[in-house]
Amino acid sequence: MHYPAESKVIRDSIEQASCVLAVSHSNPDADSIASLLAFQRAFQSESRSVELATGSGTIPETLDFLDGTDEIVPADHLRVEKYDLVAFLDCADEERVGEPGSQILNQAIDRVPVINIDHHVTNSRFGTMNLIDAKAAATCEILQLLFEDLSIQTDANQATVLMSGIQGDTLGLRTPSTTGRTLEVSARLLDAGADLDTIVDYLFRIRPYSTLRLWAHALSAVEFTGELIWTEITTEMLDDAGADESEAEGIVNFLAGTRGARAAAMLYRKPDGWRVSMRSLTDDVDVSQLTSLFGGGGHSRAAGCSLSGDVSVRDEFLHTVADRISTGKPAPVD
Ligand SMILES: [Mn+2]
Repeated sequence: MHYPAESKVIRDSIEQASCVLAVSHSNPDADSIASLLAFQRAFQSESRSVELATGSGTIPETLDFLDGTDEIVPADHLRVEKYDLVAFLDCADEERVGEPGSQILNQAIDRVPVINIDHHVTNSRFGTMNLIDAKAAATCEILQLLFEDLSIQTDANQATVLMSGIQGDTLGLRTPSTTGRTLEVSARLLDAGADLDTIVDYLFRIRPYSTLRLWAHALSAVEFTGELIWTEITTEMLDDAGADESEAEGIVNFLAGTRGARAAAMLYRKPDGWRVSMRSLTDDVDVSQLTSLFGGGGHSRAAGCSLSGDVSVRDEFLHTVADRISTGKPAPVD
């Protein structure tokens, strides 16, 4: 057994439920969407429905190849009274589930079991049942281990779904969060029939022209503040490229590999401020600590936060972060 205590509690509560809702975090990525689909496939039965919702935001088009994504609805207009169990998958905390998602959480928490399955080290254990494994590279890695504990078979379709989540969060098994266990779970999913070739094509190779145009805008706006490399996605850039915000997701990883940068930040312009996504490539720059200064969190090498206010708030963020990561060496020449 991988999670002896948690697996039993989760099984018992799901067995007693007949109408289940599973919710992803806002601006869902491959791991959160794949977690929803895998959870539904594992626990839906003739006597139990499992409905799926995103905390907020749209589902990336790159995930269209997964069956069932078209049945995932936004959490906005759901009647929470209908459900006798709610699960949050891949959600680090109450903020990460988005405004509609947090309303669902608030309405559910005193009434029905709330299962929280996640791999973020900063998880706030907001559920009534929490299966948190910060050693897992993806929530899909945890789910496969949970299914093994519960003797739930993983068929080829389910293996493709779970592998998509692991590939997405590890950028193709390339992040430092990738462990021997991640590879072992991936091997079992491959043996079960996961279609790795298709996953890699859709997640990492095939992209629309609008994405190229958005990247061109974002990369031409790149700046250094000290040893922090950053750029911004504005509404004008999105409109001109005909792109949506999710198409910018890989840029911050790309920036982090720039020589002379000790951390990278992508700032998404919002009506009242910015959503910030940060990455670092070095162990001595912990971006979850940096973003926690601004009310955010995440992993040591990938984290995010929100800024509200005008350009002075943005600049204060940039300079505060640049000061914190400074090695004392001269900053690269602009
Ligand atoms: Mn994840």
